[in-house]
Amino acid sequence: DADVVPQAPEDPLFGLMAAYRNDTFDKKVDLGIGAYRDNNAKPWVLPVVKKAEEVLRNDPDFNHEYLPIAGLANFTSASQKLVLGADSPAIKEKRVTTVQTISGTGAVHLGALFLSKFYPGRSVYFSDPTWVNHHQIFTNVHIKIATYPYFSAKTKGLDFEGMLDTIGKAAEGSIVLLHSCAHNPTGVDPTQEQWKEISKVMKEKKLFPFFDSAYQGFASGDLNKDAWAIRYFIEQGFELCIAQSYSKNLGLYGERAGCFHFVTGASSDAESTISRIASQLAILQRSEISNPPAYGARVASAVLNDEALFAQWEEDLRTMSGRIIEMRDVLRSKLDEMGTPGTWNHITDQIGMFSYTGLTEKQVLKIREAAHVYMTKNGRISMAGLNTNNIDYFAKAVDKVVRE
Ligand code: PLP
Ligand code: TYF
Repeated sequence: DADVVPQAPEDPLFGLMAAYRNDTFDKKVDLGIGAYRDNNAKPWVLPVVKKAEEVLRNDPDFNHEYLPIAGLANFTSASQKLVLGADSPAIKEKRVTTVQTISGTGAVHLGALFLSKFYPGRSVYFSDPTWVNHHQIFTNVHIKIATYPYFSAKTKGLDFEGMLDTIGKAAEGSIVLLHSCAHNPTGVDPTQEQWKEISKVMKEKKLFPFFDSAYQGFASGDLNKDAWAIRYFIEQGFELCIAQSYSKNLGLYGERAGCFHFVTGASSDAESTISRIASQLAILQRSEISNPPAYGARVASAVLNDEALFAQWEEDLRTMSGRIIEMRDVLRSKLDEMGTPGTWNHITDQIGMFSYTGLTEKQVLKIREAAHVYMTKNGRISMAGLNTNNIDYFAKAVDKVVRE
């Protein structure tokens, strides 16, 4: 009976959010969860999303019917173009199948479930560290987990040699999970030259790339630049899959808009392979969620399929990524100006939602207690939590804790 169910630990991130909410100190700073905040520390509904919602409201055919099992077709086809590029040969040659999912998390899960069923016995390799949910999702479908070195504590950049060395020794067919841009939690991405070498080793060793794309356009402000690695791997002929999220780049967090894409290499029977894969994905989807949520997909589809709205979206992406990049510059120069012990170039070298500050767990707990600044124990800060009102306070708190 229920006595056999043990108490599970609280999710650390959600625990941190609760602690922040309960803190009554007026200068408290929330650098925990990876969600965009504007310069007033408030959630931001993208102006383009407001416009798209108005389009939906005025649509006389709007209803609440179920979507098809694979999701809203206008959304999934536009999502393929967004991540693979509008003129992608993979799309032209019908080597891609796409299923709308419960955002990026659901896409990672559907992919993991599919691989556990049809590619049994393979291990998955995660970067050390990675988004903690990767561990839980793949464990749930009984895929064996291994890790490859990624973050160098010494340089606070990429441990490229360690990464290549471990990947190069993985068994043939192993799945390698790669963050396509804006690595969570470190903010450290390979350069294009490094991606090329990763691709070369993975091809030699016949490894299977699983791209997690949660920050396209949000990282650099340029949708194409942030999809470069995925497109390069596809050019190299890999069979691969992609989990795509619209949580951050459209700010649709709670609407759960995303896609899972499976791409095969070019071959004469690629189209029939894709048709078989699509049929199996549909069965998995049907047993798990029946059909995906409609609203977020409709909003995204309105943006993706309209030239004017798409241009406005690119503007909104530049607003978000630009503010974050500015906060990186300001934080780094404040620490440099104060002569805070250590090097701080990693703050501006890292990209995307997060920075891995290099603060130790002890320092993280101290800064929480002394300055009411909330960040995860690994020293990760959500850059979007910083703004022109609190960045000076935060920089001084870091300076103090580092000197103690
Ligand atoms: N993958 C990574 C690396 C993430 O950082 C996130 C969100 O933080 C996700 C996937 C999934 O987010 P969502 O399920 O909201 O799309
Ligand atoms: O801050 C992070 O790393 C993410 C945020 O369903 C998050 O874990 C929270 C909830 C969720 C997906 C991502």
